[in-house]
Amino acid sequence: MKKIMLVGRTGAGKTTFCQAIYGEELRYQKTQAVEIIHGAIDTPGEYLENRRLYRALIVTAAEADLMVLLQDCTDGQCWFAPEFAGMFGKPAIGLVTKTDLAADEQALRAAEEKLLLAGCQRIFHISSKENTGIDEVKAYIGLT
Ligand SMILES: Nc1nc2c(ncn2[C@@H]2O[C@H](COP(=O)(O)OP(=O)(O)O)[C@@H](O)[C@H]2O)c(=O)[nH]1
Ligand SMILES: [Mg+2]
Repeated sequence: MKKIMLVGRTGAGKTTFCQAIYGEELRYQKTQAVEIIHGAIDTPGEYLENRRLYRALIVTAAEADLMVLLQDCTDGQCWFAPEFAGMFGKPAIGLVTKTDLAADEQALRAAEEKLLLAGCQRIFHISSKENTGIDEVKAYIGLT
């Protein structure tokens, strides 16, 4: 199994995704610091929202095999600079999250585009709430 590290703004769905892939009950919990959830590295959104904290992300990424960038499809803003993923020198995949709340197909495409620009090699569309797309990501990271 690949060791993953989740990066995305506050509320993107990182912690909920972690709970979903490990079959935990979904419950809201604010991530205040880097947390290891069954081997996955969950990070606070502030690390992405505040450029001065990029260094903390890079240091933490040393432990990871695969970067996982998350973009909420209901969020028009993008916090990933072009080629953001390249900063880590690791493979990266992108998750378009909360697809159950997508206004339309265009919202999904726009989120996907942000992740591709950020340098993600592969994109998955997921809803942790409805458990869609989760098995595909689990298979990709070798978690069965
Ligand atoms: N409708 C819906 N809500 C979600 C989904 N994933 C997360 N959320 C909600 O979005 C909010 C932020 O999620 P959280 O995982 O804490 O985001 P984080 O800050 O990136 O860790 C919470 O209220 C979650 O219940 C999803 O797939 N669908
Ligand atoms: Mg969190």
